[in-house]
Formats: sequence, C-alpha cells, structure tokens
Amino acid sequence: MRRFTSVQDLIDGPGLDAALIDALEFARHPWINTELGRRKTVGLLFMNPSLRTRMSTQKAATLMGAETIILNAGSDSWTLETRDGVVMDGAATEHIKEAAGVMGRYCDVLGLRTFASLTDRQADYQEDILEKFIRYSGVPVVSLESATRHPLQSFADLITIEQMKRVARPKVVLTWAPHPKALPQAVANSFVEWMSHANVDLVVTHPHGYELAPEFVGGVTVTNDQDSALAGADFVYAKNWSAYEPYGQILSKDTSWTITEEKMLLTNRAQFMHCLPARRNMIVSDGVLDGPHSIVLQQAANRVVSAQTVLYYLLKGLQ
Ligand code: AN0
Ligand code: CP
Repeated sequence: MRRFTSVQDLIDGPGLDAALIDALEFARHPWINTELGRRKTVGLLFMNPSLRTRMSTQKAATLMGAETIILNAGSDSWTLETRDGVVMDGAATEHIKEAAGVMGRYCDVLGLRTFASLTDRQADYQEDILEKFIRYSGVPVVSLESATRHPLQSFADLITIEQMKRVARPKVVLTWAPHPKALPQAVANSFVEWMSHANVDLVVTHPHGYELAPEFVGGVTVTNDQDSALAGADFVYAKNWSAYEPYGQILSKDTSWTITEEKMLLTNRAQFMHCLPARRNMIVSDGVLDGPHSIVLQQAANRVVSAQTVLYYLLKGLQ
C-alpha cells in the first residue's frame, strides 16, 4: 500500500476484511511486529490541533519499531502557503511544495492533518492540500484527517463496532448533534463511507439542510426524524458537521438533537459512540457520556490499532 487517504486504499490493497482481521490481531497483541519499522522514520505534520491522532499515531509507530518526528505547522515549524502561483507577501513563510519535499527527505512515511477550509468547497472536496502533500513529498502518506475524510477514525470505529456488536448485523445510526462552531463534514463523510462497506444497517439522521455530499450519502438511508432513526439502534454515533450547502454554515444549534438518556431509551440498549473531542451537553448529555453504554474510550483506544494496522501495510510496501 502506497497511501492511506480513504477506505478505498484498504479495499485496493490488502482488502477490508483482511485489514479488519489484522487489526483485531494487533488489538490483542500490540507488540507482535516491532521489527518492520526498524530504522524507519514516520513524520507527522499537523496543520490543526489534535490529541488522539497525534498520540495514537506516535504510539502506533513505536509499536512497529519506527521513530517519529512530529511538527505543528505554524507553531513549531513555519506557517505554510498552500496556494499555487501566489506572491508570498502575507503571513505564510514557506510553501507546502518545499515543506513536503523536505519532510519526504527525512521520513519514510508521512502523515498530514489538514482540516477543511469550510470556505472553498471545490478546493476542499478536491483535497487540494492533501494531494499536493502527496505529490511533493514523494513518500507514502497517511491522512490524519483531511478536508473530506478521517479514515483512521473510521477504521477505529469499524474495529470498535466489530468488537462490541451483539448481533451479526447491527443497526448503526449516525446522528447530527449541535455544536457552537462550524465543523468539517470529514468525520461524518468518512463514517458513512466505511459503514457502507461494513456488515451493518446504516441510518443517517440530521435536521433539514444538513445533507452530506451526494458522493458520500448516495444510496444510504437518511431521515430528518431522529426519534424514528434511533428506534432499535444498536450503535448511536453522534457528530456535528456544518452544512454542505451553503458550504460551511451553521444552520441550527437545536439542542433537541442532543443525545440524552431519554433519546437512548428509544434504542435497542445502544452503545454510544463519538470520535471526540465532544462538547458535553451540546453533542451528548453527561449522563450518556459517563454512562455504562458509552464506548468512546474504546474507540479512542482503537485509534492506536487502526494506525498500527495502516503503518504495517505502508511499511511493508517499502520493503
Ligand atoms: C474536528 C472535526 O469535527 O473534524 C476533529 C474531530 C476529530 N473536531 C473539532 O474541531 C471539534
Ligand atoms: N478523534 C480525533 O481525531 O481526535 P483528535 O482531533 O484529538 O486527534
């Protein structure tokens, strides 16, 4: 495998079923393959904040025996220009072209976090920055959340559902929930994309106006009635996202969409999921997040597993 930017890279590489089997094996035995990354360097470039992605990917690299170098663009490295052909007379000091090229000289595998601008939909949905980073670095790249997807998160979510499901084909509900700031669609897009390839019944629910991009939700069951979506759910995955049209806008902060204990009573004793960070009592009530059906920490733990499995394939590809 030469890159990991969406579920398609696993489908075209080892296959999704094989990747899930390998992931479950890494979850049980994290230290079984510490030689593959020996004398290899994994570089991680963050253009946005992170807790889980940063720590779990570093830990995953350590489990594979690799060194890591982590840079936060704009704070511990230079601010980066990403547009082509511009006169760099503004805040940005270095172009992503050189920055990626230089990092590719130091590192065998690179990770990049680059959130959606939420202003230029075309650039975001073409994955302009991620694609430039891939092109100019010359080494295998793993997405640490790009403008339209968060595949390491979705892979961890799939692993978690596989570990926790009580029926062969669970009902999984992705529900929009309110948030005070405009957030990307990446986590939701990606979750839908991965669940569409999984053995689950997926239902997406959101208020009017929060329709996700057609290339992600085409063929998926979508309803604006949250209560009917929650009926019989085995997993409830809450997430906020801003509108796709008008792009990046907040259309609602309606807290009747917050996941509460009352809402969870509509489900089939569903397990609660969120990628974190989560705003308490906006996205989800304290009672649900602190309650016995919350599996958010297991999801976070599985971020190590998804990153380890992906690094395993990328490092194998270097041999
Ligand atoms: C980001 C998002 O929604 O894409 C990262 C989630 C993993 N969340 C926030 O910025 C709060
Ligand atoms: N879930 C997730 O990606 O968290 P961070 O933004 O903290 O990395």
